Amino acid sequence: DSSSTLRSNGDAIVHLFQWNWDSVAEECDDFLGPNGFGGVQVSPPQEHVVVPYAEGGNYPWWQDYQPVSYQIENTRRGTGEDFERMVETCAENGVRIYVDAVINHMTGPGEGTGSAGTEWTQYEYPDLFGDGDAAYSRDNFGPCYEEIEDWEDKEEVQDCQLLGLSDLDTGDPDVQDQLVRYMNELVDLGVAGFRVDASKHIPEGDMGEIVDRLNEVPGFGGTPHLYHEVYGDDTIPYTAYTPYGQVTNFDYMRDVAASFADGDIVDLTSISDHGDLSSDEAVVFIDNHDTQRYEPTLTYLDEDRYYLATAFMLAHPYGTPVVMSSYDFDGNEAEGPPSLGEVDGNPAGSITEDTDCSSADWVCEHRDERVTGMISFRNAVEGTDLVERAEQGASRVAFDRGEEGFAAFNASDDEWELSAETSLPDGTYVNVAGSGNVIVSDGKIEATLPEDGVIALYVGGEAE
Ligand code: LAG
Ligand code: CA
Repeated sequence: DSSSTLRSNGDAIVHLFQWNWDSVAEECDDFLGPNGFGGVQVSPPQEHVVVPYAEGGNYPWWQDYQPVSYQIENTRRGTGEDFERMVETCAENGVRIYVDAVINHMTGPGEGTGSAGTEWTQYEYPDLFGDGDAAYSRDNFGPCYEEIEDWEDKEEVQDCQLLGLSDLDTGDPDVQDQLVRYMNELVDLGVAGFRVDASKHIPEGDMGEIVDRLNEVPGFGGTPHLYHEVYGDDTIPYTAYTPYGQVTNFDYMRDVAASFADGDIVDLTSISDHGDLSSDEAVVFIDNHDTQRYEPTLTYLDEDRYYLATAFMLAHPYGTPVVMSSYDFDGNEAEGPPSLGEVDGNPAGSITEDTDCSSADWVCEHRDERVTGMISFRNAVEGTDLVERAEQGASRVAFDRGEEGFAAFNASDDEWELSAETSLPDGTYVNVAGSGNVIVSDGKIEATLPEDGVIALYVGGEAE
């Protein structure tokens, strides 16, 4: 039965980076469902290489981005059964699972044993589904077989090797069959969408052929919701991939993160087309697992200012937001997630521990009250327009969302004595992203925002 029987929460997604399947399931039950999160982006579920030690990291997190097969059976995050249970539990809570689909490439050079025990050498992956009847060999790769050098040459960017990773010939019908089988196996389990890794490196035509063959999502219904990882540039713009889903808007990330870092935010309210993408086409974020390591502008390490920027992203109607949820990597880019270490007889090498948001090892940005409060704000004001209501200097701005919500942001190191008109009905509201109540009287708000403070009020969130 493919009729939609499940209701999903709002549109906001949280990337529970490197969380194991059991921990994601528990988070859907305890926290994400009750707080109105709409989706979780999980780390790649397919069999991956096992790298005990590289670039100063123990079992680096990036193992996951080197597939050895499409078995979901054994990653460092759990078994196939754990994965299935997670998808079900999250769906029951209205939370969609988004799989990070690594479909442009397989491993780098060398040889080894994958996390589910598959022996591989570069270009030879013998047992893609653990049933012995599908394999990749050298002919399924290329046609370039060399690392990308000229990033202004579109053909090279799409046919040569990203970071030396064996580049699949995604135009090959056999390769397309395997990728579609992998993705449909996930969809049939209830996975509702994909963050497609390295989309820009897959020729658009090939992407279209793959995406066209995806099944309907059981439960939630409809075709899977896709967002493509594209670093748009002049050679390959974001819009090359918008026919096949949404795209990750790195221009938004750069502009908004930098504007908040500089305390220069008043022009951000009018965002409507960062990177030439409409709101419906864009997935937006303040940081992601790559940028927080390789080009950090604002991350959890920036504390209040980071959460202020995240609150703004959630309050503003542009794009589909993804909130990052990290573990502490202590400046070591390659460091893997907190782990139980090696488990005898388990080829995955290192098993990820259950997440504990109260330990300093896991940051859990999504549990910050400003983030959680803004998720409920966002869901309450869905579909309303933004009308700016106040501005002061470069760093302070406030707006209404229709007659349903009001939000104010102070990206400065001093208090802000805010005075603004609002369409919010008169009453006393809880500030869901700060502390205390705020009164609306005669269509006006007078309030004090602390440094880096937020006010967010909405109809339905009145004080008792
Ligand atoms: C992505 N999006 O397009 C991911 O967001 C990004 O995290 C992935 O890189 C990349 N594309 C490939 O899927 C990550 C690490 C890389 C790592 C790669 C493969 O950021 O550092 O490369 O995953 O595991 C590693 C080494 C490289 C080496 C390569 C091949 O760090 O030095 O060349 O493996 O052996
Ligand atoms: Ca490619």
